Amino acid sequence: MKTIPSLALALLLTSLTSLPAADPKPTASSHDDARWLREKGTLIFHDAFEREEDGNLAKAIGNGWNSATADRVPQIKMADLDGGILKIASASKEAGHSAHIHHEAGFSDGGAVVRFKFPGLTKGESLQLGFVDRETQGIHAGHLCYANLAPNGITLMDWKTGVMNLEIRQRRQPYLDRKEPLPADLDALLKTKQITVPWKADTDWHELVLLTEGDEMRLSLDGKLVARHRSAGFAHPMKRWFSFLVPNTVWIDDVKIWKVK
Ligand SMILES: [Ca+2]
Repeated sequence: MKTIPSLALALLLTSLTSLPAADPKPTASSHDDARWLREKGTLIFHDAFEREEDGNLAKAIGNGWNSATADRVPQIKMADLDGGILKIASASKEAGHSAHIHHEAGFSDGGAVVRFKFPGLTKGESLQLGFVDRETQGIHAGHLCYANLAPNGITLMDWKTGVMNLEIRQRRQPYLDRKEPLPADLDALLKTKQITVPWKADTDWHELVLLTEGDEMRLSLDGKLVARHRSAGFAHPMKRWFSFLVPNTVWIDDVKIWKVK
C-alpha cells in the first residue's frame, strides 16, 4: 500500500519537471508580445474612437478608416461611435458580406493591439482581424492572413498561400459549390495553413495582440500567448491594411498598430 502513493508522487514529479523541456512548442506565457511591440516597434497608428461618426458611408468612422461594405447599404448604420467605443453592427444579410473595416498599416513584422468585447447583442458573435495587401497579384482580394475569434475557438489562418491563393481557390471552389469533400492532397495542404485552439468567448473586455514576426503569426489575449502558427504567407513583406471582418456585433475601444520592421 505504501509504494503506490510514492510511485504516483514520483510520476507526478517526473511529469511536472519534464513538461517544459518536453514541449516542442512552449505556450510561452512569459512571451509578452505587447511589450515586444512597444520595445522593438514604432507606433504607426492609434485610435481611441473619442468622437462621433459622420453618417453611414465608407469613411464615416473618420481618422483614416474605410469600409468596403458600408456604401452597399447607405441607409443602415453599421459603425456607431458611442462613448469612445466603435460599436460595429454588420448588416451582413443586406450588404451580402460581413462588415469589412480597414485602415492603412504598412509593415513586414509588427501587429495590432486591440481592446474589444462581444456585447452579447447577437447570437454567435465572432471577430476576424488581420492583414490585407491588394497590390500583390495572385491573392483573392489581397487577403493575407487572419485570426478568427469564434464562440468556441481561435483560429490563425494563412490565406495568402492557402484558400485565397488564386490557383488553390480555383481548384477548391467547385468542391465547395458541389458541397463535396476536398481531394485528400488539397485538404492536407490547407490543414497546414491554419491552427485552431479552444477558447470560450464571453462578454468581457479583452486586450488582444495579433502580430507577425517572420513566418510566424501570434495571438495573445490579456497578456497571455494563446495561439501561434508558422506558415509561409505570414512572412508577406507588406501588411498594407489592418482589417476587421465582422459578421454581426463587436465593440472596439482602442486600436494601436505597431511596425517592428
Ligand atoms: Ca475608446
